[in-house]
Amino acid sequence: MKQNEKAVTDSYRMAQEAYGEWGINTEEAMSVLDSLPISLHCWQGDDVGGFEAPDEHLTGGIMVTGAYPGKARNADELRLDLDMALSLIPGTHRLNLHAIYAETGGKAVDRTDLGPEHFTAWMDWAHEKKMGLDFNPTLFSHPNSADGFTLSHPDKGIRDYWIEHCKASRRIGAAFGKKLGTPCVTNIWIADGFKDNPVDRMTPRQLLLESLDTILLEAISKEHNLDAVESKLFGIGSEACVIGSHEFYMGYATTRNTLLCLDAGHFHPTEVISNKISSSLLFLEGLLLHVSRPLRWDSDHVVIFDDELVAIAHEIVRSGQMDRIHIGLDFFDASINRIAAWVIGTRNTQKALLFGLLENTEQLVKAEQTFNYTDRLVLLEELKTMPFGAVWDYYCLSRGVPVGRAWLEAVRNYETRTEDARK
Ligand code: RNT
Ligand code: ZN
Repeated sequence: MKQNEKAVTDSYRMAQEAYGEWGINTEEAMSVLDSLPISLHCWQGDDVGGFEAPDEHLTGGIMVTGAYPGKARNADELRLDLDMALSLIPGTHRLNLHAIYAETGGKAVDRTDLGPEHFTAWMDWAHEKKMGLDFNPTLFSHPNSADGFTLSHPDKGIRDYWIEHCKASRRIGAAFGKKLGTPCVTNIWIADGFKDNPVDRMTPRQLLLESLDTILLEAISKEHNLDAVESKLFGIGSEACVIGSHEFYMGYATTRNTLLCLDAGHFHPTEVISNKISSSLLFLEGLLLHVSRPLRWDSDHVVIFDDELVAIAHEIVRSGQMDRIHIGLDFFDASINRIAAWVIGTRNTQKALLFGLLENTEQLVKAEQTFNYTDRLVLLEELKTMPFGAVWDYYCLSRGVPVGRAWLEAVRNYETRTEDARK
């Protein structure tokens, strides 16, 4: 055993004992963590560009800032970058694709005409790694979204275009699910909204409702595809009103039995999704989470190990409904190494889940239910300085990925290796 490995293992044994005294089983926590896949969003790898021909610039009220070199220029490069990131992340995960990441061999294919055949290489890649795939129709960065409206556009022709694209997307999702043996979550997010105060909020929402109902008409087995809808409070250029608001989709998902996507960056600045998980699960079949980090105007900063991330993880774990919560990431930062961004965000999400799993929930709940808030507070605070890092390090070691900051070196070496080719 290498010196470093011995130190990590020794620390872990001590941590295991310390947690054991609390009645917390570290081995069990790690094995539960193994069963929680995180869906990595492909779009962090190329600044939400995609590989569509002709190339469209990013619209939809989202923005990627920064000019860090080395961005993936095609799907092969993106897959190599993902391979690199995945080699530094413990466990088996999923990949979340957007429609603009189709591979059409340089041919222009209308988004309405996309099919599973344009994602063959992605499916083969995922299959080989025993990973599941998730999907998103792309309703931005396109001439038909230039008015800032898609599924709620006043023009039926434009709405129909996007309806067809969403229908095609569900079929692609079903093909993913069938091929990979795990249902694909196909998530619809649209940017539709008004920069300034609208007069008529009802009509576009009514149209969105009708469009979505038309999209969902085709029966697709939930064994292969699960539909999700994602709300947002505001975007750049839709500050006054977003058609697909939280109330809209909460109602939609509840009545249509779809998943609801809660994006951590899509609410009022002091509003948090951690407090929405339990209530939503009482009414919905399940949730899709877009784990992200809002910062002032931006909803998509790289996920760090902060209080809200831990709160989200606690809610996932304590809800006892982990099988109904699909965890995905959603952030984009072009000011730092893009692979490092994936690794930071994914490892932090896992770290937070592990932190959540390393508690004696029963004991805490007992204190709470007997109104013993003193004990509850003491226990929660003491848990924070338990040797959690030692368990996380051992988790990484035992799952064959670098411990601690050692992974950065791998990213740097990769950066140097690909530097010349990507100039
Ligand atoms: C945008 C939404 C959405 C996108 C992706 C690219 O605010 O969060 O999920 O980030 O579709
Ligand atoms: Zn999102």
